[in-house]
Amino acid sequence: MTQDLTRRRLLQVGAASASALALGRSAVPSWAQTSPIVKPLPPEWFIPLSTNAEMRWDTAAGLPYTIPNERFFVRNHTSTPIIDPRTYRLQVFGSGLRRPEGISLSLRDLQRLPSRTIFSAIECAGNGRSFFASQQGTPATGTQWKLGAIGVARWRGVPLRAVLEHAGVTRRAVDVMPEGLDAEVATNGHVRRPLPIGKALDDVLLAYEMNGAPLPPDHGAPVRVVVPGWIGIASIKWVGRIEVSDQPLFSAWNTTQYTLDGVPITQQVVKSAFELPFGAELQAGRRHVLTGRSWSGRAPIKRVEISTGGRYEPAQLHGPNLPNTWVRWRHVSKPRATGAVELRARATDWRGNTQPDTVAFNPNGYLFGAVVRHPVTIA
Ligand SMILES: Nc1nc2c(c(=O)[nH]1)N[C@H]1C(S)=C(S)[C@@H](COP(=O)(O)O)O[C@H]1N2
Ligand SMILES: [Mo]
Repeated sequence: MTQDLTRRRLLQVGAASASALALGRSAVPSWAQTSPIVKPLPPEWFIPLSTNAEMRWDTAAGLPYTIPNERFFVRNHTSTPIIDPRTYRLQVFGSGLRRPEGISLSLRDLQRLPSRTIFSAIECAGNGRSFFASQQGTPATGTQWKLGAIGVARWRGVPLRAVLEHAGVTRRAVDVMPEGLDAEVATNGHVRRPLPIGKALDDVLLAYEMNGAPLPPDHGAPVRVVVPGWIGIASIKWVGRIEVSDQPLFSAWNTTQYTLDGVPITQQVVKSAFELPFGAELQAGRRHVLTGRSWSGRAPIKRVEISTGGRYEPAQLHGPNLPNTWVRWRHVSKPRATGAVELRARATDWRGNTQPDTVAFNPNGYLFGAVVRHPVTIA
């Protein structure tokens, strides 16, 4: 941590003195900023969690289908690096290429390849982790996210497939491992995680735009990987190297972390969230429009059911419902009895995956897909 911050300060001092020279005045001391995240994190939008920031669902009700860049959650293993897009290079190399020494591409090179635009969620494997403790009584280690370690954006970039073909990928390739340019994580080295060649050649994007703007620093500028439907760690930010191998590849992120029973986690599970504060007060006898979103990494959402204490009733889905993203819903409720109530939202996707009442514990608290009990008071 100390090392990251030192490195970060050095990068920023460099940038600040350059701009101070350009402007002919002294810049704000760059070392005053010690946050591992560059963008502002107003408390009404975010819950700070160490090097990460969770999106607050209770202030998300007015947001569009895609989460604006300034509101998107951030998950950093260390801290956001500032990378000069003019000197940025992407190295693609390895035994799975016709010429293993590979190729080096600039941002312009990538932007000259045919682009593609997709909608995709990024969701941390640990999203909902805190509910292992609060709902099931067994705390899991790791960042204690509620449900805000997810966002949906419109990404533009070049399909990884096009870059791999350009680099001369062969039929012997089995794994493709993108690696980040952010600081090394203790003894594990740079953040990196292999993708099986099948997924790498399918729908993976090397994105340089997020919601129509150049990728922001915190979300991987100048280029990040977007792996639709898979846990967030697959979507490597600040990608600088991609190894293409004819042998299986390993890193800490597919062996000691982000596995269940030793198997690397890939797809996300079904989840739902209300756009309402925990502990909200609803007035008895009044009509309330409960809103929220549900999502699954496996298929679009087919059905969402809401319980306000009694039996489940169908919610009304509205707006886009694209694969690998989410769907918005609303449900009108007129609570009568006063007192403490637990709201529940339970979604089912088109493959029949549904949210159970409880999920099996795992020590790192991955894939908490159980129905979240959302406490409110009827007054
Ligand atoms: N290089 C790099 N890539 C990374 C990470 C990181 O720390 N370094 N964090 C991963 C994790 S765990 C998640 S959940 C997503 C979060 O993406 P976001 O910060 O844009 O929301 O990025 C992934 N890619
Ligand atoms: Mo994550």
